[in-house]
Amino acid sequence: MADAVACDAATDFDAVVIGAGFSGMHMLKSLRDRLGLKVRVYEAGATVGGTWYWNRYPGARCDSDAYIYCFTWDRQLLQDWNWSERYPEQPEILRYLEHVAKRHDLKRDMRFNTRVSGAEWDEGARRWVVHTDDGETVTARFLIAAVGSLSTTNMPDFPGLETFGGKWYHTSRFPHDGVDFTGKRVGVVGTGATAVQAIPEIAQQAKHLTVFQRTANYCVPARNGKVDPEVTRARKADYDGVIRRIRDSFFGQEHYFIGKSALEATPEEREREFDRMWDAGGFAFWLANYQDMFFSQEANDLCADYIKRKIRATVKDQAVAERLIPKGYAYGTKRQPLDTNYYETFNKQNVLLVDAGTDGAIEAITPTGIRAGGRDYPLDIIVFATGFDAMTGPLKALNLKGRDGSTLDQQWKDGPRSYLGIAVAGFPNLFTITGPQSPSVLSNMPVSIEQHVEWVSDCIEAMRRDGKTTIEASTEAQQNWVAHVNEIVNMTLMVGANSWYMSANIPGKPRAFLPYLGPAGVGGYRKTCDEVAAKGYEGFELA
Ligand code: NA7
Repeated sequence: MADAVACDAATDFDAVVIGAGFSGMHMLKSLRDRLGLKVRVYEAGATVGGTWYWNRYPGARCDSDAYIYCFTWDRQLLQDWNWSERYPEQPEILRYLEHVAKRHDLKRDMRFNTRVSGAEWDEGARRWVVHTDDGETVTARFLIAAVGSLSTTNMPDFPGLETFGGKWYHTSRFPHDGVDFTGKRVGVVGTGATAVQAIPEIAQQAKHLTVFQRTANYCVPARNGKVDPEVTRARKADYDGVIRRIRDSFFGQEHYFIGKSALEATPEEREREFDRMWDAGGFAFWLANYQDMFFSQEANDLCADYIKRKIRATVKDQAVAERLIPKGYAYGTKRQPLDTNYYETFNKQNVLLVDAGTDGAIEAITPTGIRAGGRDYPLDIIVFATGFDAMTGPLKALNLKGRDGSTLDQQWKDGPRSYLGIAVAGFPNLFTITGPQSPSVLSNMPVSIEQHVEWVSDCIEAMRRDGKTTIEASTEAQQNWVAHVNEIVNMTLMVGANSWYMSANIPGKPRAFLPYLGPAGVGGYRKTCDEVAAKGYEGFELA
């Protein structure tokens, strides 16, 4: 349960922030303690944490190195906090966020177990009117959606689910007291980044595990473990440098492309580089590879072939290895899962892979398990690791009504439309932290979150200084941004994959690229946003 929270009975605020994850916590800190604003945060969970509150499945851990997967605005805490390993597990990250909340007294302005059920812009009062599911209505000059990019669960509509006699769970809503898989026949549906973390853990406990794979993924080793104390000391001594580098970088990580084409390198040189990245673990193979990997199919094939060889060398049964080898899309165009013994898990006697392509797709959930390809797989527990309605899902769920009463659902019926991923035309004084068409999920999230939070805070501060009460993206600026986002991604191989980046995981969701893959990554995007501000918020209408 949350600490006792002493939100006062006020009903009018300078800003309402929705969500108390990394974004909402930082947003509150910045608006309240830097600008002195009156802020209320609403959070559906029982405490802070967002993603790290909800995602408690076995093996849940961050995929970015912890020394940069944290707040950089608390410089003292960067020195004082010690992560136990390279990629800490969910409970440790949640402990960290709880510690930050306590250290900065954030909870006194947060209302937990409360979901924002709707909000509408009141043009006369120039304020947002915000409603919650416990019947409260408050008003605020600014509305800030800090709802996360991957927080609306995708639970596919499998026929027969209601007839299942065992227990079933979605990874993003896992029971807080855990699930005991001992002696059970377990099915995992999905093989995305979540499942790749969970499967080896569940396989260790369960009597038998059946993995239902729709699309094979290219997995690379995480190489989690203790970080050499000397490395940690050096990073702590150079945090200013670290922060500068990740802010200027492409992906918010200390990873840099190899500045040549994969096709220019000799086979020996290429193999050496691939080995180096593979051994480094983490996102190195994905984000520090040859610079044409995301553009040239030929270059990409060389990277993909290396991983395919690794899969064949790791998985003993070659028929299973072939099923685990991705087909039909380019390497790196779906979210990179980091694995710890993922491929090795398929060598275990108690693990069975059911591949939609070769064995048949899931047809139904039955009272006793899952039917796929005409065969019944008996199960006691089903774990759905089927992902999220990414990026647009959490914002649409807020039921926002803009200036003319229109909703994001209506505005985005053909795909997301935003200006800089931070504002939407027709929705004055609404800011979307790591919203669609910003780098967000293609970066180390805390870096992108901090950039947005700082930009929004500066913007509100400037408005206050200049006596402005409303800011709204112009339709023209928004059109140009949408065109720019799509023009860039159309030059890459990303558009060829049926990924959640491309909105392809949700039936009926218009096919559109959700984040922003800028030509200079998060560093370039930061510059663009700063230039917009420096030109008096170019592309926005202020009144
Ligand atoms: P993902 O990456 O969306 O993975 C979901 C998995 O579930 C993926 O393998 C899907 O197959 C599979 N899936 C989804 N719907 C179905 C249906 N209807 N039938 C069978 N299989 C299905 O979600 P994750 O939670 O793993 O990761 C999300 C992000 O969280 C991750 O990228 C990190 O940023 C953190 P598909 O590949 O779509 O064929």
